[in-house]
Amino acid sequence: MTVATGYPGTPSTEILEAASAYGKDMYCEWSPNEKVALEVAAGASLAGARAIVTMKHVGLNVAADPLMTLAYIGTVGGLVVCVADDPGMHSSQNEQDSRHYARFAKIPILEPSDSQEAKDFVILGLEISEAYSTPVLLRSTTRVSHSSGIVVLGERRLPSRPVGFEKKPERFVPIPLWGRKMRVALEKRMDELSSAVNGSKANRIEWGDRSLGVVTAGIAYQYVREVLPEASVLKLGWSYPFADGLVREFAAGVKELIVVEELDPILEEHIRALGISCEGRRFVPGIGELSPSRLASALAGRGGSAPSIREEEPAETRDLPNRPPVLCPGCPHRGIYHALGKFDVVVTGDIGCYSLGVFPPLSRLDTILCMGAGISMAHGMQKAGEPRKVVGIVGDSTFFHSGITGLLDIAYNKGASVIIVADNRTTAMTGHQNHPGTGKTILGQDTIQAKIEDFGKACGIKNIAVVNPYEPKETVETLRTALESEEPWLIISRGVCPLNLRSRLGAVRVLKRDLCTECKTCLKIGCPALEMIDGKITVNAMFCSGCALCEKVCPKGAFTTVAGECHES
Ligand SMILES: Cc1ncc(C[n+]2csc(CCOP(=O)(O)OP(=O)(O)O)c2C)c(N)n1
Repeated sequence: MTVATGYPGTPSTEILEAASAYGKDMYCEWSPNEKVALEVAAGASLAGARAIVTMKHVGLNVAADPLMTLAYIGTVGGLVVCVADDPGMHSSQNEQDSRHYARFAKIPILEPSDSQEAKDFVILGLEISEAYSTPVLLRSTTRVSHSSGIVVLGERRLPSRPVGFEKKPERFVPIPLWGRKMRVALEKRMDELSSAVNGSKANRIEWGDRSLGVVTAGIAYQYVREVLPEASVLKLGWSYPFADGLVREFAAGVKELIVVEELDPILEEHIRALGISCEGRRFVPGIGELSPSRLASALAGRGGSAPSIREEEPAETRDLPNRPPVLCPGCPHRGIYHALGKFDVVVTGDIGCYSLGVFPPLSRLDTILCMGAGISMAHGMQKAGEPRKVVGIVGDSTFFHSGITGLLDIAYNKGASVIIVADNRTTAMTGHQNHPGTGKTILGQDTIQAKIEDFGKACGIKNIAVVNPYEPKETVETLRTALESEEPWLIISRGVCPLNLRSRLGAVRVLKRDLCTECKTCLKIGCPALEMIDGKITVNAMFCSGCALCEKVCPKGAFTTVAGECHES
């Protein structure tokens, strides 16, 4: 049996979704968060099974606690942690470089440069993991994760090791007595891995023009090959522990050495520490995603002589209009933000589709930190003496990920904030994955439906209300009661994500031109189906999901569904 676990997060989500196609002979699960996902995989590994676990870069922060000590304990069945970084922050709240975790935890890291390597390195990672009894990081980045290429599949080899946990406390229990021994063994293992990395098939020197040598890894390799087709290249697929022998051999064979890596100058600093002179960060940007054109400009600006640089700015990325993200038509989050807009409160938000409540015209979200922080930060602000009432808002998947402990803190430490769970019955932002509240597993099997209300009650919250966010009056009144209370409240704003429902919520709305006074109250809900055309409010029937929120907020009763009315789209 092999185990695959994870928690969704762009650009890692598709890995587990694709793995679940093999769900018949491989156990797959969306775990409630990344820490749990890694712990489940660790349990599987110690029982002798092979395991992979997937997450985005910030997810690795959540899983960092088990990762650090799993490096001490080591693995039995191969264990590969697939982590996907997001240089350029296409869909993330920060741009951290996960390669630091390999060094931090003292474990190997593999960096595929294309789809074929992404597959091959899983196998290599499992082999390294089993040979050296270590978890292995497999780091992808957005450009590798979100590209496709021809992949040659090998023959499927099932693990021969029987599953069965072998009791060995001195091996698996890092109490100080045994943990100190593991600490020493960890360094010994690093020495062995350092020797192995130089001869690994994942690392190779491509000799070309020896006037310039480039050390590179991951997707940056592709940019180097495109921009400097003639240069000599040391391509590192297994980039930590550092391949010192290979680096020395390569450096000795070229006149000038540069390092091209995305984000932090990790390789560059290490190569310098070896006493080898090289350059990189002086001209290769360390912020944002690299691209062939960015690299070409960087190289052009570095001075010195490079073998011919090819520079082409792809036309399709030039002159694109900015399109700020908006809540979809019919999104239930719109209703709760509309209601929140009636009150002078501070709103500590969180990460999910409901983060979009920060944009005008809703403008009803004031902070974002990390998953779960929407709840705990509300408590902190309130305890610090913030004079306004503080409202924390999180999504349902976020609540199960890391919101429950924050809620427990509020109840335990006598908080007074109002917590809203925007429950759209799915993990919408990352593409509608199931979670413990949806009643389905990753394979679509029926399972328990964890109830947010029950968690609130179990945490000790006495005031719990469920509102329908498409009913503005009811929602505003419940919020008012909660905000006037001196006790903590949990409000569950429940409305199914219409995109996940894959159908309209009701009949398309039309505008009675004679009743509309163009007061623009309806525009304040920020629905993309409401447009201003030639100074007149118009319903775009293609977009309208029939949620009727516009009809309910219109003071003139100008929206209707009467057949025959023109919807002017
Ligand atoms: C630690 C961490 N893991 C994963 C993610 C990726 N991610 C962003 S929002 C989100 C969950 C969104 O689901 P939910 O809270 O239900 O809100 P919705 O998008 O459905 O409104 C996830 C998994 C992240 N940002 N941080």
